[in-house]
Amino acid sequence: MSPQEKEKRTYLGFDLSTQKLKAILLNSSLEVVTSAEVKFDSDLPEFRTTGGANPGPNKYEFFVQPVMWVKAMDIVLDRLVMQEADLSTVAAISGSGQQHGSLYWSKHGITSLENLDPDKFLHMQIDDSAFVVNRTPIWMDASTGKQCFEMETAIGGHTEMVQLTGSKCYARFTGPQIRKIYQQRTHAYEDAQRISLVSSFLASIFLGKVAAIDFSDGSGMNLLDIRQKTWSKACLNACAPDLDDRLGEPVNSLAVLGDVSDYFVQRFSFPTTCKVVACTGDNPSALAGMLVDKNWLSISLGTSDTLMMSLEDPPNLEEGHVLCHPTEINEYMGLLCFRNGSLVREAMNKTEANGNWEKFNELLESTPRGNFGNTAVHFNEMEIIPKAKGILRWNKDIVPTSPDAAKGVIKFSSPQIEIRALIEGQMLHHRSIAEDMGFHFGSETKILATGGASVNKSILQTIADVFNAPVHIQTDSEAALLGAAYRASYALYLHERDPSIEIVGYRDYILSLTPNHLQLVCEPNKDSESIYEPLLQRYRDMARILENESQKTH
Ligand code: ADP
Ligand code: XUL
Repeated sequence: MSPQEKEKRTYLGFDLSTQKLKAILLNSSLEVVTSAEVKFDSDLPEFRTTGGANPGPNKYEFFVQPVMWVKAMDIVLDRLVMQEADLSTVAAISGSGQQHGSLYWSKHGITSLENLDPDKFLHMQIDDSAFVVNRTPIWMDASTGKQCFEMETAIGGHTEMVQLTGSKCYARFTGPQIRKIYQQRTHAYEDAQRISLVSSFLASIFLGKVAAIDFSDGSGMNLLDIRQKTWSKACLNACAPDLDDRLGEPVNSLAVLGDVSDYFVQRFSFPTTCKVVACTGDNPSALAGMLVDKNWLSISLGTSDTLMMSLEDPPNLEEGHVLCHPTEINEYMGLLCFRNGSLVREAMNKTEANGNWEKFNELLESTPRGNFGNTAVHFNEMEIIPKAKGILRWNKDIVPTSPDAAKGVIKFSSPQIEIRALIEGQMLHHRSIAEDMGFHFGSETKILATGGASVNKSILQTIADVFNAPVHIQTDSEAALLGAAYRASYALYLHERDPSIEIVGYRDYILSLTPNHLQLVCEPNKDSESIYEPLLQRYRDMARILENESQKTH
């Protein structure tokens, strides 16, 4: 292929997230050519979703009718075409999907997928009858406590589960969800020819056959041995019979799965050579889209606070998730989710600053770093890591080993001390758990802040100081979507590469084509480490006390 032809190539990325399906077309320099989206609640009201999901008939159940996603694909492709996207230039496609959801293909569904008629919409062919379970359980579903217990017990306990799969059993994870279908709808399970994740379902549509599950999203199932990168026989047996046939072999997250199906060639003029690259989960895809290396810790300050990082070795943690890395074959990614994030900050803002973030920031900035030793843990809701609930405030006079330490301080003397104690306490918490997970803090460490509260410079400055690391934000927030298109481009490079030439790594390859969309916003103050190092140890001692107290009462 001539350099001119290569220059005309484009890459198509999709993100099938909870609330919408979005597509982005990048040119050969990885600049955005066009994008389109379909919002489930407003664009497809016939499915009656709220926030992209339907509550199930029983407590803690959430589902989606998979046909909604198929219909969304019909619409988003038409929207791209209406925007004059030239799909005949697409060299590779990949995608990102909300994690953990599972789709159960019927025999008829697979036949339809393999024989799509280009004169008809997708949703007229991949309809309700394509799935034996037409209510796909999604990540919001928390109804499988029983199945989690059964699976962990069957393989010898939750430590075993963590060692094998990187996470203990979580109700939203796919293994427990599959087991529930097997137990409650045995005939449907028996009729299911194949099972897809949301991400591999996305790839299946373009491939015209059921696509393999990738290692990274596969790590969110409690079924994949994350070290061997194969399905764990013990976990499969603990889940449901004959499951390996239904899952198919898992693949590298950068695998080229094949050429786009004829349907897309005929209907949308995709080239016959257009490659379909394995799709992955939205969190791994976001990590791929951020283009950060193992020195970076990404902190999402959304409803909950979420931390993501690259890890060289998978730690065995009681809580949190270790997934296979989406772009580095020998690495892992850590995913930590904390429940007490923005909502706790918001509550404090209401009580101490009349709900005004500017006032909140003025108060935060009016106190010195370290807050004279006044710190607090605010776990208003049961925290995920550690499993603890309650509020504990302390000052420099409290001795953690004294029997009274659990009482702490009742209230601090001013709103500004309260506010700084909260923010510093939250960040000391995040730092201590990230360290436990195996993230190494050092002079090279950098932070990437995303999510709603990342607009707040005063909070970001506190993060820079507590972590003793510069904080950056993203100028482009659609990391998971960009990650999908970037992976398509890089996977094609790997696929076409002359084996005698040394491989360029993912990040270097993408950054050689496009600049990183990151902006430095805060640097740590020089005295940060000397202030926060002792506070971090103290935080650990006091948090343990709260955890012990909490176990007594909850
Ligand atoms: P999610 O994607 O999890 O729904 P977002 O990433 O949109 O959430 O973040 C929403 C949160 O951002 C809100 O709960 C709010 O407390 C917080 N937020 C918005 N603006 C600010 C601000 N200026 N300072 C601190 N927090 C803020
Ligand atoms: C991750 C998780 C969610 C979903 C939806 O474990 O459950 O982040 O991936 O975004």
